[in-house]
Amino acid sequence: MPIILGTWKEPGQAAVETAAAAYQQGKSMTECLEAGLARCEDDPEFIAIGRGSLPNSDGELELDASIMDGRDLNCGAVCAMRGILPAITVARWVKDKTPHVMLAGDQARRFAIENGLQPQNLMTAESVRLYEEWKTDPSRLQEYVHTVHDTVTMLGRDDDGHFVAASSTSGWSYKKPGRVGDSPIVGAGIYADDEAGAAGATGLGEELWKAVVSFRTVQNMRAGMTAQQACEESINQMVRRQPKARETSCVVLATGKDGSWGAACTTGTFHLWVHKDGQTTVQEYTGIVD
Ligand code: SD4
Repeated sequence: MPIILGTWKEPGQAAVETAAAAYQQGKSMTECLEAGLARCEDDPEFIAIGRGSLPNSDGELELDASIMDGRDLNCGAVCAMRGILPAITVARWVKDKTPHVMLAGDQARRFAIENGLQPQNLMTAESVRLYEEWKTDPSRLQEYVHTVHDTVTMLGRDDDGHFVAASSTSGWSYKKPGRVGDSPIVGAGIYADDEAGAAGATGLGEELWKAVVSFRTVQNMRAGMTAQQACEESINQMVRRQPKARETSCVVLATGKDGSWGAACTTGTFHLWVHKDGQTTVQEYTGIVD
């Protein structure tokens, strides 16, 4: 039976259920996580990732996405890509069709178009309305108010013990144009290695990146920790070393070779969707500093 994990209460459920259904149809774990994320990117009802999510301070959506295959450490990512969906598919194409790990900005968009995707306006009436409202007080630019969850990070382990990690995000809402967070950075936002397990992150990208938290968590499992212990160790270290990580939600999730899974966060409440033994359930975590 596979294990599939997905972040945050609202988009996470649709992502995990889509991926689990794809697995039942015989798709590979890479295809399953791509399908889960692409479904959430496309849905304007989720003010989270892709269409209808929250833009940068210019009112433009810049998407980041990444995917990593634990079998051979092959990975692909895009960052600061405008007007293209699904960003996760473009990340997978970078992995499968190029010798590179990441394409950025306009050139990621160009690569997507060359491979058959149509550029489109991803803002909706609602995301424009929220942006206009935000613009009345741009002093909020420095804030990271984690009220909307702008990332879905997914981990999967198939029946053969093969791990995949993937993430898609519109990033920090109202971010500085060109800002890239942890989600498309292999080692920060995602990591998968069949020798040890998979881990992923969500929350304040700058802090998660400084901790290289996904790689660190996989290394913890390599050293013998369960997935839960590995996540807690990484989050404890962030709390100890990074003052900002104590103030804003930083989350890591993991699944290990022993079939264990877990998550931990610095502060706030985090919901993780878990598909295991054919059942999909949601787990709630509270921050270790709360
Ligand atoms: C970022 N880590 O761009 C992402 C944001 C996030 O739920 O996870 N939001 O910093």
